[in-house]
Amino acid sequence: MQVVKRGLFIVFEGLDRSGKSTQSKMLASYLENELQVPVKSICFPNRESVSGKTLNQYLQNRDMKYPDEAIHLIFAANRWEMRDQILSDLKSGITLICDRYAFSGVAYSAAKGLDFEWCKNPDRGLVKPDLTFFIDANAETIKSRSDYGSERYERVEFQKKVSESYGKFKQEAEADEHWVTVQADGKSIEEMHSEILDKFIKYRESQSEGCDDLDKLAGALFVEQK
Ligand code: ADP
Ligand code: DGP
Repeated sequence: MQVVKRGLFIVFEGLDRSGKSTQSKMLASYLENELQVPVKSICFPNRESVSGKTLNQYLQNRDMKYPDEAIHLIFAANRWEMRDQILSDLKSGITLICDRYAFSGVAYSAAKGLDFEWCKNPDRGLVKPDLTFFIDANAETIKSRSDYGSERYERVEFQKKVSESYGKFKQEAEADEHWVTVQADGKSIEEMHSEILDKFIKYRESQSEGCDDLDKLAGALFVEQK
């Protein structure tokens, strides 16, 4: 009987226009075409679901008034809606490449002044990613990129605060093999891709004896390991 090896759950995080979608697509395409790994690309917020339609309206309309705490919970609900699908895909051997996840939830709401630890609460117990690539780009550098400024959060001053919140994850994750910071400034798209690929392949090889049991990751996001 052939045993299906589970897929890996790979997340990309970073500021708006830092290059997440570009790098997620490049990694997905490499895995699929060069390594013949079954891959699915997903992103948060998922703007198609019931909660996602509200989030889309909120992001596109800066004048829409809504309490920061309430929108925070809706972003988290948007991720919970996908939890079972994520687990089922990973179990069936599909590697997921995910553009944003719960770290965005905390970083963006904390940037508005909400308490960092409080912000983690609604996402506690989601599936923990195998690897999170944090694209560390300078908020000033990326403001000239295409389409910048079209949505609610795309303002340099706010993005600088988001960057500070992500900085806390960077500190918490020091020496954590599940978090990889990729410096973006001064690097071309191709240079970043090869750095990410290199880190991905090393991680995959380090897990060749069998990656973390899915049960171990299933409810582990933001939950203290005993
Ligand atoms: P995000 O998904 O983080 O919002 P994108 O991947 O859509 O960002 O990239 C935003 C823009 O910046 C795109 O036009 C993309 O081609 C460009 N871009 C991405 N990475 C780089 C880079 N390293 N150097 C210069 N431009 C980049
Ligand atoms: P994107 O589709 O990646 O451009 O993301 C849309 C915007 O939503 C972007 O400015 C980041 C923000 N965002 C993503 N996830 C969350 C979240 O969970 N909470 C908050 N407050 N903002 C988020």
